[in-house]
Amino acid sequence: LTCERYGLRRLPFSRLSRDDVAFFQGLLPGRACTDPEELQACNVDWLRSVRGCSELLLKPKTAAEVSQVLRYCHERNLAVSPQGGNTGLVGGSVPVFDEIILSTALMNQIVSFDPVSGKYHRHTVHRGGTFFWGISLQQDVCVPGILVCQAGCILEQLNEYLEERGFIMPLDLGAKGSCHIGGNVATNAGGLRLLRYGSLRGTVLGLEVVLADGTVLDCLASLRKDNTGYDLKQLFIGSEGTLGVITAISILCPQKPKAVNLAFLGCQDFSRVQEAFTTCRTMLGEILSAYEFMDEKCMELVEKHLGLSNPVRGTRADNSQSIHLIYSPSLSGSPFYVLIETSGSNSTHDEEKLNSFLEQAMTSGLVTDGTVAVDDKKIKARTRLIGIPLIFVPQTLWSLRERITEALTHDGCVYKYDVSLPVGKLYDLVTDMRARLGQSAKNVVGYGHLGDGNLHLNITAESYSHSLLDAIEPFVYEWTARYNGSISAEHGLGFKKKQFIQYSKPNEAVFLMQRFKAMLDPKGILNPYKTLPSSP
Ligand code: FAD
Ligand code: 2HG
Ligand code: ZN
Repeated sequence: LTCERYGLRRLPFSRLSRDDVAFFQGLLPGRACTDPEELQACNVDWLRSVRGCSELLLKPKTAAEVSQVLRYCHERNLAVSPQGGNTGLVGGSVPVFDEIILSTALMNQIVSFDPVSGKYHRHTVHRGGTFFWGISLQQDVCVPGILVCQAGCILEQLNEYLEERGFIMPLDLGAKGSCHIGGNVATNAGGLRLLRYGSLRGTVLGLEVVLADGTVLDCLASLRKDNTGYDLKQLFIGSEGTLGVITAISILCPQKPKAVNLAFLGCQDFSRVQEAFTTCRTMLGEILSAYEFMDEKCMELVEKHLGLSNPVRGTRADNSQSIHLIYSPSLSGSPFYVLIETSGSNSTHDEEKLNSFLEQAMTSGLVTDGTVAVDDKKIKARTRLIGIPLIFVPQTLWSLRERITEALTHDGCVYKYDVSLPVGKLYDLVTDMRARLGQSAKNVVGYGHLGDGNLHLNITAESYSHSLLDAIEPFVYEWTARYNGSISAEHGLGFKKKQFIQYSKPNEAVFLMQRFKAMLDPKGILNPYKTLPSSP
């Protein structure tokens, strides 16, 4: 279906033979799967919008095994689709035809954690049935630690491992329970902490990558400074499995903030959402760690499909976990909501700053409703935040924002767009799209990482319709290009967006990318049909 829709033809790769399967079963005993049931899950993407028909799933455990797999595939001209947690949103992680799926699921070992300074000792911890060693922190330090791990470690498990040692991962996203750090690096995932800790292009210190011909490229340095030649790892960050298979990562991990506050606020229009951002950036400064926004349609969807409660409307939140008071007795909700997080090292100082911001935002009318979340355990030690109701479980508020993607999948067929735009233009795209589509769409919603100038525009309909797609595309890309935006802010191009790269990159850049691809993967066996258009 996918191929019909996109008018694609299978490239002339070899077909998998019995001898090939026997070779892989010998190389990876018990880890070269041909079971149709297991393959079914790996052949379809998270959104269930792209489906391949691979007949072989390989699960190597080491870079040496990946190297042997790719060397063989290179010689035999067999195409390969690298797969991490399969949570990608642009159809990049599943085969288009019969490509072999190369999964990092069993490459899940932490190699080392170095808190950089402070006393530490080696010890053994248990994660998901495997033992590995790590280092635990004995005293406070003010510098980031350095984690070295295999590509298949699950983001949330890495974060838990680090939190036990007083550190955190520099990125966080709604898919954290499933996505792999290798997949995060391969897509250069942004997420909810980018505003504070920057992109993976800055926090990844080194990579180990296996190239298409099986060469192992060991650039797994853990140095903060290294200007010896070209920074090759950058080529693989965001390359979506088309240039090499990432097998290990060295990454900077910030200290776990001692004080975290969360405010969930209602705004009457988008200009107030923007102004509140400018104000809080000035007033909160270095402690601002997230500024996310969502429109009222998003709120309706998480309420309707996931049963979550709007904490700033006259309905009660989960009584067992929170007290819920209404700052402003609004029963209708707000047109927009913002989620502001502060992370710092001094709770009194941070609360004072947040209080001043809230006071200013409320008295000037930037914000009309609001609630603040604080960690249950710390509540006794805290002063109550100024005149604003408290919710005790920060995750309750984060869920409202993090689970919008999930809520959308329950609303029907989803058309998903992820654009970067000047903040002032961000919501105009949603308004224009709503007007353009009228009744032909079920819902047109806008949310995203406002602090990063990143809008997630999602359109739902009862079922897939080619005419609706034609009404959306290329309009959405032309609109974005008109304001010099990016047609993929953080999800990548994968299978679904590759033919639109020209809206954000000049021909010369696309041509150079194609030359890099041809140099590193001359037979084009790595994730074919993805990321780059096939001809200049
Ligand atoms: P996969 O989906 O398995 O693969 C993604 C791409 O990377 C594919 O092209 C694949 O071939 C390639 N790849 C995977 N592993 C490797 C490897 N080891 N070496 C080479 N190539 C590899 N994305 C964001 O940027 N920000 C968000 O806030 C965000 N939130 C999300 C929330 C939800 C609920 C969901 C479902 C997705 C979200 N995403 C987000 C998208 C997705 O989670 C990210 O793109 C994530 O980084 C993908 O990781 P993964 O391990 O699932 O990779
Ligand atoms: C998020 O920020 C993700 O929640 C997913 O990037 C966005 O589903 C989307 O459109
Ligand atoms: Zn996002």
